[in-house]
Amino acid sequence: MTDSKRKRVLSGIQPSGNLTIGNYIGAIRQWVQYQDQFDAYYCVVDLHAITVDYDQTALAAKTREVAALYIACGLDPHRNVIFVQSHLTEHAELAWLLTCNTPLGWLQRMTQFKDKAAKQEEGSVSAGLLTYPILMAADILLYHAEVVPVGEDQKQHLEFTRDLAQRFNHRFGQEVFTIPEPMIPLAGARVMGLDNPTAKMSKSETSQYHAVYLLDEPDMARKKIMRAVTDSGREIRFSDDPERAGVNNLLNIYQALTGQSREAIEAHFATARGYGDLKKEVAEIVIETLRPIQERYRELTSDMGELDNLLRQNADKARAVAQPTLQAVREAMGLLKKS
Ligand code: AQP
Repeated sequence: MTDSKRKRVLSGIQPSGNLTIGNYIGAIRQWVQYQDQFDAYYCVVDLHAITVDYDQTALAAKTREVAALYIACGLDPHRNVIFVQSHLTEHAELAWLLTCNTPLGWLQRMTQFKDKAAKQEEGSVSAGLLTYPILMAADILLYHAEVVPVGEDQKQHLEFTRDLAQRFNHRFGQEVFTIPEPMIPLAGARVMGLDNPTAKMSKSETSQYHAVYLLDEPDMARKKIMRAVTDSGREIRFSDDPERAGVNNLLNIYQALTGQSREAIEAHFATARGYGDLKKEVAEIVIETLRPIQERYRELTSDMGELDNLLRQNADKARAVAQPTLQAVREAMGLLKKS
């Protein structure tokens, strides 16, 4: 379906908080590596961010911030299509058309819905949280994405997208949608909370020492890492032992950012005096990684007009693909053609 020989990839991040080094290591850094390999579409999924309680006075600024961070982290807006989901009405329209083709039971068994609904105040769970996977399916299917990078937590949603696309194609007797394949991220790409290394580092978790944000000042990043929860041991080795999850998490961050092998890292820390030495080095590599990203971010956001222009041009590129897909869906479903 795509017009280039490179496979098409699509992914996105919700502007639901400050981007963390988890978002960088697990997603954006990998997208940067794909940019020569794939025909890539990356959106800021603001329509997903409003499925839970959120601050409407901060949403627009956060949306811009995430888009600017994509670029500051190294995604070239001329080689990747970087856009804001809500700037294309096609996403919401396709989501509705797909909603009418989704069995309710498919939605009710999604584990993310159950987890997130449990965290919302009683009575405030939106229908949007239930239909979230349909919007995600629309994001993917609009662009005929062939590959979608997914972490463990999103695997079920991608399966849902595949099932929905197959059901639609079958029901309407046409290959309207391309069936996407999952792309499993690099090993060790899951970053855990610094204050609780058994839970995923998350941008919507608000406790102060949980995550290093991409825009944290060096002193703040250092402070958070120096306070990271570890255990009472001294040995600095990779381990699957849940008791040692804190040290393992720091080592994984170190490995992701230095690109060194586990053996080389363990040898390097063999003579360390304790976890303090590991934390200092992790803090330094994190700060050095963030420094150029923050500089580029400041440059980009010094001219918001230029950033908004880039987003507008990229949204036009996205629309050129999304519109014909939506048209094909409308026709397949028998809706009257717009005059
Ligand atoms: N801790 C993490 N380690 C590795 N990868 C991560 N990602 C998120 N946290 C980690 C990846 O970043 C992208 C963000 O996806 P999202 O914004 O849709 O939300 P998410 O996965 O639920 O991420 P957060 O930060 O935990 O957001 P909130 O708190 O809003 O739910 C995905 O590619 C994800 O794998």
